[in-house]
Amino acid sequence: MNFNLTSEQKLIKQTASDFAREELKKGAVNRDKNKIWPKEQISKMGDLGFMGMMVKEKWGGSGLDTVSYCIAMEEISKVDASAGVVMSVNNSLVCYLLNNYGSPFIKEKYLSPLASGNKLGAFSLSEPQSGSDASNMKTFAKVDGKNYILNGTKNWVTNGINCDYVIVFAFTDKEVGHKGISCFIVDKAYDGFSVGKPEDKLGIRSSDTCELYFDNVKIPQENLIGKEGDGFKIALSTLDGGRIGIASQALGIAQASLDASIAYSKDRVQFNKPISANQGIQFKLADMAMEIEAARLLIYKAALTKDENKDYGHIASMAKVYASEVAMRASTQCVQIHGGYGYIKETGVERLMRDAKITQIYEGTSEIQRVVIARELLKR
Ligand code: COS
Repeated sequence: MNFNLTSEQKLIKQTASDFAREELKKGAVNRDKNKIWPKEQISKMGDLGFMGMMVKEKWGGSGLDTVSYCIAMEEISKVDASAGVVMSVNNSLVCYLLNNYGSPFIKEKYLSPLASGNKLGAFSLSEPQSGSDASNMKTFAKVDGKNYILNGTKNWVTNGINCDYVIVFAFTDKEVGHKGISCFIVDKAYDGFSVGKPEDKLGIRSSDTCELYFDNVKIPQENLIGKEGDGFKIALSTLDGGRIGIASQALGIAQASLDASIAYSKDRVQFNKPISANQGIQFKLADMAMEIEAARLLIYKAALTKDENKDYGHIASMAKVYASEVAMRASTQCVQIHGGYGYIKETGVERLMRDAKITQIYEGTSEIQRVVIARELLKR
């Protein structure tokens, strides 16, 4: 077992960290406050090869391993978790899915521009009545000659407003349960496709989240991904990888919380000494560091297991549930250590606490992750 990063992974960490400090940091508080999508910054992340990190260079990507992706996600999310989720969705939900299940036509036409960062993707599975119970969808795609006609509503779609293409899951046969769900790539320019208002969220406020509406949208047959009926398995297997990305986002938030807590506690003087001289503060810092290190190891294990093509879904779930809970605890303690200054927007740390919360909810709630983990334990 080797705990060292390769020289390539160290370079990625440095590049992502420099970019986050130089390009993402300024304006992050303002973008969060005013819900401003980081357009320029996402475009630069594309130039750096961060939008299709695990896709082969042949298809416009960077051809890197999953650990490299986790490292970059952590560094970006440390500074701006909203930019982190835009990156995560494009990489692990959209590019991964197209790379694994797309036809050569789909790879050429859609994956290449998405992986190179020239276009942006979104992933739409949930609907107003179906979240954790993902197969309980109403969206339907009816065959019509060489096309499908798509009708329905999707919600909680990250990148829905700013994307160019959307992965959509829809029933093509309602009689056979989840085996009747199919997966499509849909161009936002198609007639009948419209976008709802941006959701006004607690956290990750500069990323966009919205509903999508499909009103008799005509989709060419070649935009079907995999075969008819493969959609549910494509969705769940893609979410396995997505959860490693969200775990890394949570890790970034947790690490930023610890870094800010160390800096502030050394600086803040009360009763004639820095508050870091108090064991009450030291124990908080020690607990944060210990949990963050454990989360990082779990995330890297999930990433390595994925790259070894072994079953990794339950490890990805462990990584996500643990890292997201660590992020919530670390960011809450960070605000506590900052006292009143932690509670105002200007200081920037209350954003960490608000951003952490969603990592326990999206791409499968902490409760669903525990279902996945327990199922794996009980089948042995
Ligand atoms: N990868 C591939 N296939 C999978 C899978 C995975 N990770 N997990 C389950 N499957 C397969 C099963 O093998 C089963 O196939 P068969 O019918 O051929 O045996 C099929 O998918 C259905 O599985 P299951 O009956 O277990 O599905 P459930 O509806 O009970 O769902 C959970 C299982 C709850 C784990 C799943 O629905 C889930 O992850 N829900 C959360 C969804 C989510 O993350 N939503 C947020 C989306 S972000 S927009």
